[in-house]
Amino acid sequence: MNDRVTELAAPSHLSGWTHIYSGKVRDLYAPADGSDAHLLVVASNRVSAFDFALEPPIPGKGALLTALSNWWFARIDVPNHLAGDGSGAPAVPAEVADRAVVSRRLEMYPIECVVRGALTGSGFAEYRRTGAVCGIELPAGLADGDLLDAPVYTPAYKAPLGEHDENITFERSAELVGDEVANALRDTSLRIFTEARELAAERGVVLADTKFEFGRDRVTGELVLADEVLTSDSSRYWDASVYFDASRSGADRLASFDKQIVRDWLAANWDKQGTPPVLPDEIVERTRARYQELLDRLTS
Ligand code: Q0Z
Repeated sequence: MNDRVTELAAPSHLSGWTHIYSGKVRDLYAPADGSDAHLLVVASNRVSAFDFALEPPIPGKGALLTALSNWWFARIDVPNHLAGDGSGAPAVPAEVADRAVVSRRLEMYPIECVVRGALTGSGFAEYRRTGAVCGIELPAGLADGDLLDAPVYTPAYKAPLGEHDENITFERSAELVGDEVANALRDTSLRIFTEARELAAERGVVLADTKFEFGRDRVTGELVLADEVLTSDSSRYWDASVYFDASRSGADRLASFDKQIVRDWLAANWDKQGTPPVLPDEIVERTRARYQELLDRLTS
């Protein structure tokens, strides 16, 4: 168990809801009346880098990412977990109105449905070791951040709280959830990614990779897109004008659209030992503006 999880700021008290779980940057609540039909997913203003939740929070971040996720949900032609108005679902509490959604509570599949349109991060690390990612052989000679000819589906097994997820083969995913669901997870993920990547490209943004999570509706059995979708916390977005700038070399192209300011400042001001330093106001404000810019570019 990752002891950093215990260092997180306490989530808010929300009347009518019981806090049940916190990730690094989001909090999950269940109805206080014990009903198990819904969940409240709250996006905090916390920002994480180098595996730490940092101080202070970024004002507006939770609302900007919630708006981005909701915008994508509305454009994706797949049933999603959002509980619509008039569905009999409880309301979002006023204190978190702009950064939370009420969702139907699903039986989640234990698979992170990762799609990569570029090879970087854990995918590049595995490729460098083995020449393949999740059992998919790739051409020799790819560099960190190179675009792939066709996006690849590289599932990961959702590790218990605090541990890192483990890349698995498609065949292993089928052992975990059955052939039919494994096929649906792959095909649906690739379809959503391909459409989203095209839209992002038209707006000067490279969608390098993303992670979807799906569940099963406990009544109808249908496959439902859950969690957050295509936010910069669940995806890598790069600025196309930076990525395709021929004068930039290697890793310089791969600046995270939103978090690079934080990463660069930490790299210059912290030896990566112990607790990271508190972010200065200027870094907080520039990071907030970057989240705003990503939302504006994609949605307007
Ligand atoms: C999502 C997560 C966290 C936010 C469980 N509709 C759903 N039904 C059942 N389970 C989930 C959902 Cl969204 C579910 N997560 C990930 C953790 C904050 C989301 F702390 N876990």
